[in-house]
Amino acid sequence: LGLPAPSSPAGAIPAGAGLDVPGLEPLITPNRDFYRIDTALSVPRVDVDDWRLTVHGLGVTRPLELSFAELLERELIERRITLTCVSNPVGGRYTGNAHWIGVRLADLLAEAGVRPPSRGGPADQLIARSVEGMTLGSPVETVLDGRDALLAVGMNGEPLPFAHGFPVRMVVPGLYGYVSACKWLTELELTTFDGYDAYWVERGWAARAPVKTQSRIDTPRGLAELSAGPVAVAGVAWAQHTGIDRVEVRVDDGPWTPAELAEEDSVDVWRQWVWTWDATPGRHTLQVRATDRSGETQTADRVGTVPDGATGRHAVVVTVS
Ligand SMILES: Nc1nc2c(c(=O)[nH]1)N[C@H]1C(S)=C(S)[C@@H](COP(=O)(O)O)O[C@H]1N2
Ligand SMILES: [Mo]
Repeated sequence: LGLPAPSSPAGAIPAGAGLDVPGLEPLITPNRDFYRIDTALSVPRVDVDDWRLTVHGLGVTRPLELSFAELLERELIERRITLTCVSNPVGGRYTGNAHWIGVRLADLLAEAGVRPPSRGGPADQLIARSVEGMTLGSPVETVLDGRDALLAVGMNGEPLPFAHGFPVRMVVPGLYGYVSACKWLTELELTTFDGYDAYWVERGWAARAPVKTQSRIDTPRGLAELSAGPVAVAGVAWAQHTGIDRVEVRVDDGPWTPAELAEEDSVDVWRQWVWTWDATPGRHTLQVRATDRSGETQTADRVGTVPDGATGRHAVVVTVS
């Protein structure tokens, strides 16, 4: 299966956006390393010839039913977007960054006559339904606010892998996966938050879940044994659709020290950082915190992932000799 070239490519990654530090996760996560989270016991293998996408519901003046070929006739764009799972613990790896090719969700919803609540639309929730019956609900206002919410057909230059939602999935910068990133998508239904609870909402998770600003130390790893002298401490920080403005590192109870930030790719993409530590012998705790472009600094208060994402600061303990 070939994909048409996007009419709006993602453009080159800015020089300096990817740091060359051993142990730091690459800026673009290869498909084979991209985390996978879903409830599917076996990965759906959708036959694209039979696949249809329907758009219907509250405030839809022109319901749509599209084949895969018809979807691809629309304008395709390509963007780098970092996806994060709400069940990512502080310091966890349920987050990844990829090139996505797809149709702008806003374009398709406009075609169906959908208006956001702020312009009088009656639906405030968009339910995405997958071929195996999963439902994920996103705020209509958010997916129509100008961000690059996509119905993605390509991931890192290839058709979507089966495990990541072939043939079509949603990707919305700034929303956790369970409220936006429907894989094996087949239906978009406009409804209300009052009128419908999606799968995870019925199970106690929040109906609205923007991604929380987080940062992670990739290197050194926890319990690493290091030699005294300069050590590159590096990792990533993310605040999708807001942007990262500052990352600071602290050793034990010392002062917070600014890390060097890699160039920003876009506000929808995680940002790498590095700080050179002059390590002294002993057992030490390295801690990180990020400040996003809204001015908010990550709280030290630890909360778990339920119901709307973990907070707290990532720390690693290392031994220096
Ligand atoms: N159909 C379907 N889509 C789904 C899910 C699922 O269980 N079923 N899980 C969601 C969750 S919780 C996340 S975090 C993302 C993960 O996408 P990935 O597996 O491609 O990383 O997919 C979302 N889309
Ligand atoms: Mo998730």
